[in-house]
Amino acid sequence: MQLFLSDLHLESEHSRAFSGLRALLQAERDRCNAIYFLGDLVEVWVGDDDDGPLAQALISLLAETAEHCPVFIMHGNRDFLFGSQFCELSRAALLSDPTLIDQRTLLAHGDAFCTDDDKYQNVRAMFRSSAWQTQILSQSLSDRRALALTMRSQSRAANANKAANIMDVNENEVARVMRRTGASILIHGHTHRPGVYHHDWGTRYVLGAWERCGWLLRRRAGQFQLECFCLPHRA
Ligand SMILES: [Mn+2]
Repeated sequence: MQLFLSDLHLESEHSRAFSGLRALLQAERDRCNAIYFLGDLVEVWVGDDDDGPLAQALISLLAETAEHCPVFIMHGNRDFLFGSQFCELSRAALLSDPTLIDQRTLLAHGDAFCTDDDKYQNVRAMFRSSAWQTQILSQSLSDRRALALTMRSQSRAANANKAANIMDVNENEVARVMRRTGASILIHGHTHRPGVYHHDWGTRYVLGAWERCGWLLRRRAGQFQLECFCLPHRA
């Protein structure tokens, strides 16, 4: 059995989402042969030298999970600075975006398909460039935290995290990538528009963001099931 999750946007180890994740992993880890996080596991990642309480708690939780089941992570547009040190400590393997996990199944965060939003794609290209990342990571941890706070309040002001303000995927772009890879199943998040979408090339499973409830996609015996579940009332 495999689990696919994305867009948890974790902000605190004391949040309902973090408690929900911990409960989920503890319940599922011995039944799974792989757990995939398809981006935006955290709201922001300022670098692998982050020694804050969320970073510590997340690393412990993933490392503990990895003792039972392999854990894979993919960058989202919030946590693209996850690097080799984080992967080593959390024992998670970093996947590139997109990644084929078998001949028919392609995993992606989803933002690369949102090609109707030129402005977003330009920012994405900048954030993913090694020149920009090197420049950012050369700043002190406290400067990066301050920058993250500023960016977060700007994005809150613009409601950038709300589904209505995130452009949906461009279906032609998705079809182009699916034809190129030869896959017939696509699993992604990012758009905050969870659902199972049928296309002429195959099926697209879209994970939901962890807001009012948690979301996951489960693959068991070749069958997929998109699940929405309650998060604990209290962290
Ligand atoms: Mn995203």
